[in-house]
Amino acid sequence: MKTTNRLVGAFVAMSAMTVAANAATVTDDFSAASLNAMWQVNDNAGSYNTGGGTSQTGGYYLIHNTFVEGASNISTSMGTLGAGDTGRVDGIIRTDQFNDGRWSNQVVIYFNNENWVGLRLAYENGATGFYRQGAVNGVYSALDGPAVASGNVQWAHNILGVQLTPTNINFYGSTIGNDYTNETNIDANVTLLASVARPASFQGQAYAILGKGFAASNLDPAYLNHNGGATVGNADNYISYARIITPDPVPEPTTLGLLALVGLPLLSRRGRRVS
Ligand SMILES: [Ca+2]
Repeated sequence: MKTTNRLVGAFVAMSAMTVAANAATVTDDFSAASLNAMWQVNDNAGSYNTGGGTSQTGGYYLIHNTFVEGASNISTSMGTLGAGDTGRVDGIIRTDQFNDGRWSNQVVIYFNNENWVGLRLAYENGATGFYRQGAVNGVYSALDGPAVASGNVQWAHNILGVQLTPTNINFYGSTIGNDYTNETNIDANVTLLASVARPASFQGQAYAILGKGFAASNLDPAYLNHNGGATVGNADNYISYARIITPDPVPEPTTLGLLALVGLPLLSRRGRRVS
């Protein structure tokens, strides 16, 4: 009995450390017949021109015929991120839309409408390239711009990423001018483009968001699903690949016994891939 207890105790300690020390990676190449159930769709009827909407076909998620200030995106949970926890979201995305400004297609790490950071595809008057934006405690200018890479991003799939380290927000991107429609190797095709200090408010329940959206001053609805109201410029946006890296949730003390029983299956499920 003593031996058994020691073994269980050792296994609990090992499991907790492994879970805390390793990240879970989830990828989606959007090749399935319909959007995977891990995603929540955030949009509103006012975002689309006649015939507009979303679909998944040909290896991408299509946001069809959206107005320039229409919100339409997908989100999924990254779990609870502590102040020292890392997290990263990368996407391979394309815009055919001109002048959608802050609503342009982007990849985001989101806590709430007052605290989020994204890297977006800008194709508008005077701004073409990868631009960062976001809010810190509701201050929307806090993370906006400048461009972290410049060039015409229209019509091609580009790779964009945002990463939280314990101290910084890192922005990653591919080479503007190349097309990455069917790429699945993020790390081989991006470089670190910029890094800024991580705000203290960037902790708690986090979500990955890909697609169009912005949180305006009225702060609702959630998930950047605010319709800016400019019913012009309908065009298409694409999401062709997503990668989310997030730490496994740190077990509550009361669940440590359960973890000992289910620890091995949990560990073997690391690195989920959906299609
Ligand atoms: Ca794809």
